[in-house]
Amino acid sequence: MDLLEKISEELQKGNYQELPKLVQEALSLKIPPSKILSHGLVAGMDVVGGKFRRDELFMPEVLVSAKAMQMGMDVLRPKLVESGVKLAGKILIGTVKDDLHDIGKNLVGMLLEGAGYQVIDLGIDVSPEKFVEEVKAKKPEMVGMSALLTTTMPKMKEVVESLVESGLRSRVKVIVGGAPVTEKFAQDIGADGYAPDAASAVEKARKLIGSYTGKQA
Ligand code: B1M
Repeated sequence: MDLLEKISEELQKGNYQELPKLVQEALSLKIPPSKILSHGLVAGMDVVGGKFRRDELFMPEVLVSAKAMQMGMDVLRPKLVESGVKLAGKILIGTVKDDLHDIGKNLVGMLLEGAGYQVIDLGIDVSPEKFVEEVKAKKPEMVGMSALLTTTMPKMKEVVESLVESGLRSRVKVIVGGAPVTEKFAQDIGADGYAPDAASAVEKARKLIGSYTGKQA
């Protein structure tokens, strides 16, 4: 098995002690950082995401793999930046106003990062004004909102409306998710997509804003 396959395998096993060392080893062997990301880390996280969606893996296992991914990324990120690699796109995520649930949103963020996106997490209880302000400032390609309460779902609509009012709607794609959210609700509020789980959020992002290519910025 080559080193990149090993990185992918160990990530799938959630071996967060070994992963930074393996990434370091790959860098020492002068394997391009973009290749370590796409053929090692992203490839491994894709397998994890697929298994999670098919209920072959459960959340604790995904979280350990995501931790391994993040530890590998900590070693790789400076080298990616140095080599001028363009990440797949910038995505702002947040749990909507008055909603404090963040476990699912964090998982979505981890898998998106695992797929090579730059994720900016605005946290929980994020107001429509804050979403708009951050879209203006950070210029993401996509905004992802999470809501776990039926009472906070309408905030998603408010965010879409605020984006329209501020003239930013056409510049960003919007996806929504969370246990009470449905495809129909997403359509009704004018979002571009709905994802029932974290792995589907990655698929949706790939469809809406493209995937990681390893190209220079
Ligand atoms: Co609360 N809570 N909670 N809670 N809580 C629920 C959601 C509830 C269904 C429990 C119940 O009554 N059976 C219920 C909501 C009912 C409703 O409105 N339909 C509920 C309630 C009522 C409340 C309070 C009001 C309780 C109270 O105080 N009386 C209160 C509200 C606080 C607030 O937000 N203002 C409250 C508080 C809390 C805790 C703080 C104690 C805690 C949250 C801790 C935290 O998140 N840091 C909590 C928890 C843990 C839950 C349950 C038990 C678990 C939620 C969870 O993390 N699931 C939940 C009951 C349940 O679901 N069994 C419940 C695991 C997580 C991985 O799944 O978040 O669905 P989920 O995310 C999935 C998908 O939905 C999707 O992908 C994820 C992974 O595959 N997804 C996205 C999520 N976001 C996405 C975004 C995307 C795409 C996909 O694109 C951007």
